Amino acid sequence: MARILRIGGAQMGAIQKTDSRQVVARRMLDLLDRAKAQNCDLVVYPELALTTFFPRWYMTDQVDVDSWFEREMPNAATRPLFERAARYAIGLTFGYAELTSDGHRFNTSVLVDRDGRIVGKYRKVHLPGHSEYDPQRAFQHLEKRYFEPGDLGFPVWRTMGGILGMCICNDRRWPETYRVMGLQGVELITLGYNTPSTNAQKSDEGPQTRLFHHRLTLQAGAYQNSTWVVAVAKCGIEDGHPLIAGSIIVNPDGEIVAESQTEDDELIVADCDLDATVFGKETIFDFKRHRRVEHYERITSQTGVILPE
Ligand code: CDV
Repeated sequence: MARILRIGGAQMGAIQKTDSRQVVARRMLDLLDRAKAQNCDLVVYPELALTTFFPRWYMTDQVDVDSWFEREMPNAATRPLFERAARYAIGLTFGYAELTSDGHRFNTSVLVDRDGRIVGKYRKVHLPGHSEYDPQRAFQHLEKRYFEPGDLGFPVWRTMGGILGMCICNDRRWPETYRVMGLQGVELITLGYNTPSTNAQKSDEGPQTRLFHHRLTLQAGAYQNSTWVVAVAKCGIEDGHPLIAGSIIVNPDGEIVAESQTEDDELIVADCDLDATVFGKETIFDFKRHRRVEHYERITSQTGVILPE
């Protein structure tokens, strides 16, 4: 019997600084209702889904910073989402800023099974941007100021009949992200993103180029690891700052099978046959037969470029 997961990619339009968690959670519930109406098995929400993309703001007061973080999950704002999803028997994944009980801050996503239990947690490994105010940039991107790099690696989980993994936004640009999960047999990778429509350091890099890089990396990651990839945007204009949309679901051949059409709250749906990952994993990307790890040592021993003599 085919293992088909009907995925709902719950793209979210802009969230303004003044929007409360409760207001945002109501939008997420509305998207969940739409997913239920379309018989989805799993709903994927964006990175930092509960708030505006706050790392664009330079803050020096830790109380201000911490107001964007969640100390527990689920919490008062998100519990209705967990409860309704469990009632519908729909799995969830979404991102949020996590403040741990021992004072660590991560850009995190959770995977919630169809009973409403958190079965997986991922903390963003590749943090883009900078840690101090940078007057040279058209706008700030202070993820390195507010978050520590994730400390959980790239785990995968057996849940909902398949092998699922997560990453977050900038992680999608790094082939290592997919390969580490590919080496654990991942069949479906979910990720959320907040990608500014222009490059803060290169004024002629606009939304078309950004969408091209976005699709390029997701399609390559899916194909080269024979896995489904579901990428979901927070998009639109947040507090005057535009973010790309372009939420997509990519099959294990690297083809886009669903794509958003708006820059607003929108559900994209695709039936993802997890068995469609098998052919690639057993042939051209049969890692056990074809990988030559004796030549890959630099990948883990070296971070930056070492030029030849
Ligand atoms: N939230 C992100 O990680 N955004 C980055 C931007 C800064 C390029 C991204 O890779 O989309």
